[in-house]
Amino acid sequence: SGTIRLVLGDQLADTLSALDGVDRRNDIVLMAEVNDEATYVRHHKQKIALVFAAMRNHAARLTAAGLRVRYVRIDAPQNSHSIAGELARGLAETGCSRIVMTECGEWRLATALQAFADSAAVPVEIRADRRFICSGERFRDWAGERRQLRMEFFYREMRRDTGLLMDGAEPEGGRWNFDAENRQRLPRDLRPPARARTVPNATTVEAIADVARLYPDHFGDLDGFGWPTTAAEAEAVLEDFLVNILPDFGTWQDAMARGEPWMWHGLIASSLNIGLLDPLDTCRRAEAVYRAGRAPLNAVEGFIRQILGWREFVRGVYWLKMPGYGAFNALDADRKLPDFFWSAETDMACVADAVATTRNHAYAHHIQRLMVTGNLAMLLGVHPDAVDDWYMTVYADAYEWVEMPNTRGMATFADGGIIGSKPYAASGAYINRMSDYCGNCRFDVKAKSGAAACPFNRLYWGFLERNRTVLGKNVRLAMPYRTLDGFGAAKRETLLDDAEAARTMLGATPRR
Ligand code: FAD
Ligand code: DLZ
Ligand code: SF4
Repeated sequence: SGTIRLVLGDQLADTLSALDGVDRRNDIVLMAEVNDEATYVRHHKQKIALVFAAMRNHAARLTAAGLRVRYVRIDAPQNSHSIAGELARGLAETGCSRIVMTECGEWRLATALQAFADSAAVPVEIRADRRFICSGERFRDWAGERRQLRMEFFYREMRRDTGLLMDGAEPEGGRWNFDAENRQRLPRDLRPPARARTVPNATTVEAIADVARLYPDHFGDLDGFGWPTTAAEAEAVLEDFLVNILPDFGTWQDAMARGEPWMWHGLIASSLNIGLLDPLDTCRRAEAVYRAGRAPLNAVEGFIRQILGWREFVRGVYWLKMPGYGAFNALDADRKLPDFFWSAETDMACVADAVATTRNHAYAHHIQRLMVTGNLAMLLGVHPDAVDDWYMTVYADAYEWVEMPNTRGMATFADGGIIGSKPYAASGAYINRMSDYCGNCRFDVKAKSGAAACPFNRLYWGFLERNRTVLGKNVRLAMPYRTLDGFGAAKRETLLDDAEAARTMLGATPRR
C-alpha cells in the first residue's frame, strides 16, 4: 500500500522533499485547507485567499503531472480542521501505511506534527526543507563557534558557500557590502515607477469569495488583491522586478513616500515563503542581471543580501532559539498595542499611511515595518506578544520563522541583542529625512516635547532613560546616552514624564 505525502500551504514547490521518490500509482498527496491554520491568528483576508488559491492551483498542477491528490477543501463536510486530524482521516480512508512530510516552518505546527508522528500507528518520516539555502545543521555549526551571531559574518559564509557574487576567493568588487552607496533619501520630484500587479485568476477569484464568506471578521480588505498564486505568476513579478526595478533597488531601499506602497521593492516575499519562487534561484537570477551589465553591483549585492543573508539568518536563529525565543522580553515591555494599528485612525501621518497600506494590500515595505510601526511599538513599550500578533496577522508574507526574529529581534530588541547589536530606535528626524510624511502631518517634527510635538520625538529620550539598565552599557548607544547625561537630572525627569504622557495620549496603556 502507498504513502501519504503531506504538502502544507507554504510548501507549494515542485521540488519539495516530501515528494522525492513519489510512487504515482500508489501514493497520495494530501493537501488540506483547515480552520486551525486559517485562524491561529486572525490572518489578513488576503493572506488566507492567497494560500487557499495557491494550494488549489498547485494541487491542479500536481494532478496534471499524474499524481493522485487528496484535496480537502475548507468547506468539505468531514473536514476535521487540523492538519493532524486530516492526516489521521487520510490514513483511515486511504489505507496508506506510511506518511512522508517536509519539516514545517513554524514551531507551533512542527510540535503538533511531531506529537502526531510519535503516537501514529504508521511510520512518519519528516524530511529537511531543501528550499532554504542554509540547512539547519549548517547554521548550528556556524553558530556553535560564536559568542555573538551577526548576519554580516553569516552572509559572507553564504557567499562563499554558494559562490554568489564572488571573484575567486574575494567578494565581487572587493567589498562584501555596498550600503555606503545605498539608502539615499528620495528627491521631491522623483516618484517610484508604476508596478503591474497580478490580475486574479479564476481560482484566486473563487478563493477570495470563500474568504469573504468564511472569515468576514478578519483584518484587511480583499479588494485590490494582487498577489501571484501560481509559480508562473510569481515568475512574472520577479522578471518585472529584475528588468525594471532592481537597478535602483539599493539607492532607494530605505526611502518612504506618502501613498507609495511599493517603492523599489521586489514584492516577492509572499511567493518565496509559500514556495512559488526559489530563494537560491532568485539570487542567481539577480546575479545574472549584474553580470550582464544591466544593474549595478550596489543594487544587486544589496538585494542578494536580503535573501541570502537576512532571510536565511533569521530562519537559522528562529530554529536555534525556539521555543525560548517566543518568550523574550528584554525591555520588560508591558503596554497595549494602540487601536490605530488596526484602524489607521491616527494623526501621525507616517503611521496612518503604513497601516492603511497594510490593510489595503497585506503589505508594507521593510522601512515602514522597521522604522515606523516597529520603531513606534518599541518606543511605546508594547508587549512583544501583542507586537508579534499584529505582524503575524497583517502581512501576506507572515510566517513565524521570519516574522518573529524581525519583530522581537530586529524591530523591538525584545531578544536583548541576538539578531542585532542595538535597537533601531529613532526619533522623528529619521522619518523626516527618509520620507515626505512630516510636511503633511499634524505633529511638528522639529518640536521635542509637548502635545504638538512629533510623538517619536517625545518618546525617544524617555525610551532610553526608561531602559537605562539594559541599554546604558551598549557601546553602540554611547553617543545618545552621553547626550542624555548632558541634559541633567531635572530635564531627564521632564523627558520621562513627557514620554509617559505621549504613551497615554496614543493609547499605549498598561496591559493589566
Ligand atoms: P524586498 O525589500 O524586495 O526584499 C527582497 C526579499 O528579501 C524579501 O522578499 C525577503 O524574502 C527578503 N528579506 C528582506 N529583508 C528581510 C528580513 N529582514 N528578514 C528576512 N527576509 C528579508 N518578511 C517576511 O517574509 N515575513 C514576515 O512576516 C516579515 N515580518 C517582518 C516584521 C518586521 C518588524 C520587519 C522589520 C521585517 C519583516 N519582514 C518579514 C522582512 C521584510 O520587511 C519583508 O521580507 C519585505 O518587506 C517583503 O517585501 P519584498 O518582497 O518587497 O522585499
Ligand atoms: C497560512 C496557512 C493558511 C492560512 N491555511 C493553511 C491551510 O489551510 N492548510 C495548510 O496546509 N496550510 C495553511 N497555511 C500555511 C500553514 O499555516 C504553514 O504551513 C504553517 O504555519 C507552517 O509554516
Ligand atoms: Fe511621523 Fe512625526 Fe513626521 Fe508626523 S511628524 S509624519 S508622526 S515622524
